[in-house]
Amino acid sequence: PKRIFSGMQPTGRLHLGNYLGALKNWVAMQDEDESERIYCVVDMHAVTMPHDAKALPDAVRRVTAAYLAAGLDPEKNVIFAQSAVPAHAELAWILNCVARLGWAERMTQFKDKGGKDRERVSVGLLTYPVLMAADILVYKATHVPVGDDQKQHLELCRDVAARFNRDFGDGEAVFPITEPLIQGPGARIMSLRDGTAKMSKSDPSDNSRINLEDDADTIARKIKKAKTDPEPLPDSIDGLDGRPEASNLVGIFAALTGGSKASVLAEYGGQGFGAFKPALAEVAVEYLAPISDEYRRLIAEPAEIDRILKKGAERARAVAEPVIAEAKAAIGFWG
Ligand code: AQP
Repeated sequence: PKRIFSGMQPTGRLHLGNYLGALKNWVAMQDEDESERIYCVVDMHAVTMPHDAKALPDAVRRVTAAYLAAGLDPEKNVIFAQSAVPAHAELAWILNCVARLGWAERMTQFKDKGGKDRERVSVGLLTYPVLMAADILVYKATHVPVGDDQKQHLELCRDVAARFNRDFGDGEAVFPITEPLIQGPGARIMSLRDGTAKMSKSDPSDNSRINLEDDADTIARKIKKAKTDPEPLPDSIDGLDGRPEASNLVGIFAALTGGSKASVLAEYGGQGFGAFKPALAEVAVEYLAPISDEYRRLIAEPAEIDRILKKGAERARAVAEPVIAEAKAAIGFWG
């Protein structure tokens, strides 16, 4: 059977990259009969970087509200906060002793977020991808829908699972070798201010991203101000080479409308950004306005969100507990 797991960090407001790269695909899969689907808000990952402890519980509620507003149904999917299921931390410790230091040090996210002064970053930032492997493997998840930036972490998860199976599996695979699901033109959405940097929650410029909770005027203004080059759009995708900002806006249009970059260029090739940007703004507003309306309604009802998270944590614990028991026995823990 297929078991799907994924999650997002409560490190800021969710943006169009999080939505098109991951969340939209989660919603698209929720009516599959043959799969079980588990989605987490990863607050244990959020504390690997400096954070505001008082604001974190509300940040978890906001990400949960965004999941629900985007259409994720808490009956069809297990939705919960990572820190409410202790098995994530227990398995992370075991896998920290299976993963090799060199694997963790090679991760580009660690190099980017860790910066130059390694004396000052938390040890947690280094072992972030091992915790992520634990998140996935504690449910024996077979598939993980994520954006392209998470590919390297998924490879580490596969390496950790294979090594655990080899060293402690007693001839049996305890953990699956999980497949990433990285799909379509939304898999890598770039910043509106720099077509070579990914759209990110932690970019200091709010104009670099479209947030799921932005209103129509804000969305239109950000697209109008988005960086572009002076050339009209090309007729075919080859013409987007070396034009990262143009490529990104065409990709966003394609991902929102369910088309491809080629189909967008078939319609808009030859036109300038003066015509394309308003068309993109219209599509983005039409798509995101119902999500942001629903988000605002949900965020006003934190008790309802807490109820969903509590129920989700119970369901998640029921799946994780036999797996952590199996992993502890395999590695030789007493009891
Ligand atoms: N720009 C993006 N394009 C496509 N997918 C993206 N994702 C993130 N950015 C893009 C996908 O969103 C999911 C959740 O990501 P996360 O919360 O774990 O954090 P992240 O990948 O580190 O994303 P951010 O927004 O850049 O957060 P910060 O700034 O806090 O690091 C993942 O599936 C990711 O692939």
